[in-house]
Amino acid sequence: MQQVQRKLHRDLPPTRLWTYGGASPGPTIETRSGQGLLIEWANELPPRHFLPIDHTLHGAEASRPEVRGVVHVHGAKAPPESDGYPEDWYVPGQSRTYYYPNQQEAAALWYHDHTMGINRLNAYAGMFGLFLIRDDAEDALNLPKGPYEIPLVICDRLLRQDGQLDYPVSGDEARPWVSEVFGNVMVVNGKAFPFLEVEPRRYRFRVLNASNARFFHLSLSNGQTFHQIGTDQGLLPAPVPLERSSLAPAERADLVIDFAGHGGEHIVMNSDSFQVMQFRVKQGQSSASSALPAQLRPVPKIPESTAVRTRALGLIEKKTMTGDSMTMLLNGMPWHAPVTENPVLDSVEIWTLINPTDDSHPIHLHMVRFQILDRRRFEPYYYQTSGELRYTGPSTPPDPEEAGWKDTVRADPRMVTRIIVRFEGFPGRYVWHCHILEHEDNEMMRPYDVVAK
Ligand SMILES: [Cu+2]
Repeated sequence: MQQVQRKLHRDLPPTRLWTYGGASPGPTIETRSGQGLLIEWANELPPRHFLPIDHTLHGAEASRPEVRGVVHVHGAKAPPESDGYPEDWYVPGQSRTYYYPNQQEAAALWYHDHTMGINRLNAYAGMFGLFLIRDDAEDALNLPKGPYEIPLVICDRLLRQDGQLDYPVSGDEARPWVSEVFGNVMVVNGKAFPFLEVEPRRYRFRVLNASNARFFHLSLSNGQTFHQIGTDQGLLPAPVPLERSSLAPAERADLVIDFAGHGGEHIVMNSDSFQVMQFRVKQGQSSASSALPAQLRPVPKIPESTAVRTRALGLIEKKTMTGDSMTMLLNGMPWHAPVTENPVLDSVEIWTLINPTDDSHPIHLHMVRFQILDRRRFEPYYYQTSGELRYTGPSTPPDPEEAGWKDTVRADPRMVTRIIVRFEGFPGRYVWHCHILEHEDNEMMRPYDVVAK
């Protein structure tokens, strides 16, 4: 973990960033399924933070050191002592060595800071990177690789005129926390609105939404269709043709875009009204002959009948007298309340995420992968006053591009979202949380225990 000065754009002065290994995103770590990895994560940050700490947040009290770090590999089936528990932070001059067994299928994971109470600031400062696991089954599909497989780590940032990161604050000096941060500059692989020269052929893009709060809806300016072949925890059963790919914070999309027949074109990747990046397609004929496979890998559905327990978990937003959001809670409880979610190792549970708020909350469970069962509209007011669920519509299955192995799920506003999880891996204490980082830092995170059989 190091502070550096890096240019986000040719025409901007260098920007102060906090990084892993001197770059944001940090180095892409590549490993293979079943190949264990030891990483020493050394905190070499400066002694002062440069973004606005809110000392009223739990875990960020003024009595604690200002600069702290701890690394979590998002989507890793890692033992609890290597998972980057939010309270396992350490200060500059210290390091921790974590073990990643990688006993899991090929997927695009990512690593980022997870420090209690200041996670949103450390991540915003630039502390994240990709972690790719590969396996033989994926290799056999002959997907675009080498120079034709490109990571796209996308986030939004607010930049000042002097090129420095701006992190907004509330009007209250003693309580600077804001409920969400949205930037006006799209940054891809550490560059603001970059271009990429591509050949007129098929490319594989490993896309990560590394934003604090922004949801992306990626499309191409020429309206062309592309394919999503994978989601958070690896390949989908079959490629899904799309004109728009949606990504909540922390979600990943494995996209294949075919530029054949577009030689000489400049194609912009957009997200809503923002330009994200540009592809400059070289003239000529496609050099690639291999087709996209019709089948990728089986994703056997976990039968609902195997669930030993169903948990109803409300996502609750507490508001101030003036209607501003004050704090967010999972299952109505703050971080420090006793553990309430305690699944038994290898058992299957259904978690029913009840979201009466007006926000979509991307919910992430550490250590496990899961499947989305369905989403269903309900009456938020009736739920908040009676605690009872009254549905107002039919249940709808996940979108085809979500119907694979997930580790982060959109709990959409005024909807009940059900996921089914097998708690495979290790017994011990983990966390589950909202991946809007401003929410996570303000109580929208809970510990959970995987209990040994
Ligand atoms: Cu949230």
